[in-house]
Amino acid sequence: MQPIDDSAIVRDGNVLILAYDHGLEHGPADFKGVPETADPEGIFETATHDAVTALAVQKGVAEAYYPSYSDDVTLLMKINGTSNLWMGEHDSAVNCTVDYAVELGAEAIGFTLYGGSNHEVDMAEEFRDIQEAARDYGLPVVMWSYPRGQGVKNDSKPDVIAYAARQALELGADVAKVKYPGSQGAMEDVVRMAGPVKVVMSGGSKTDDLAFLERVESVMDAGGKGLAVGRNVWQRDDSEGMLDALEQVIYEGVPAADAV
Ligand code: FBP
Repeated sequence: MQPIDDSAIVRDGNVLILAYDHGLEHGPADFKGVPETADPEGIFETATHDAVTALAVQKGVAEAYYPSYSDDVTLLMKINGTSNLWMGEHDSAVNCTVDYAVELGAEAIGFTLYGGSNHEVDMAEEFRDIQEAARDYGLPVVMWSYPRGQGVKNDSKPDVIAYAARQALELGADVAKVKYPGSQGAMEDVVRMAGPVKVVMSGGSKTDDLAFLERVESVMDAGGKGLAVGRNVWQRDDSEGMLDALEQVIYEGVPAADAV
């Protein structure tokens, strides 16, 4: 754990990562309802909103688009990722080195760990190398901590999500991105397990505006430090309006019902 409050991905102690690695993780299905979201350019534009502290993308998208946005967007390089076409036990290929991420302008590193997968040991060892390389550059490390695979019967159980947050602390992440555990009380437990690691909620599939903002409010009230969100922002007709509302809930403590 290193202090990251002065890093580019943190604003007033909190974090709002715009995630856009879906083209790899989910494929074209996520872009179908709103076809223009297949074009990364529009998402980079969205990421220039003041509420967004970092944009998470894979290497290829960063290579192609980040040079035009390096002054206005903070790049979080998602360093591993796998397509939905892969049908084996949960695993994630390391697609980029930390050195190359830095060369491309990354100011933070993202890594998915599938705790409970038969590949957990290999993934944890990959994480060790990546975390230590990131430390050499002083870059924050965000763990997408997603228990999945043969060891996990129910990945939305509060205890499993609390364990995911704890894994992030134990292995040396600075931010733990976890699923919402179902209630504010359960989220408080998740935050407790993470110690000084900043816990952020993973956005999930698109939901009703108010319901989504209320969930974010409950994460903040539980001591969470923000959000890493994709579809609940860029699948909306008014992404900017949603980011305006999230800005109020995350950084200004405005209740969801007022911000919506
Ligand atoms: P969403 O807010 O759209 O859920 O994005 C967050 C994210 O973690 C992405 O970074 C990633 O591509 C996706 O969710 C993974 O989703 P899944 O839970 O289906 O693996």
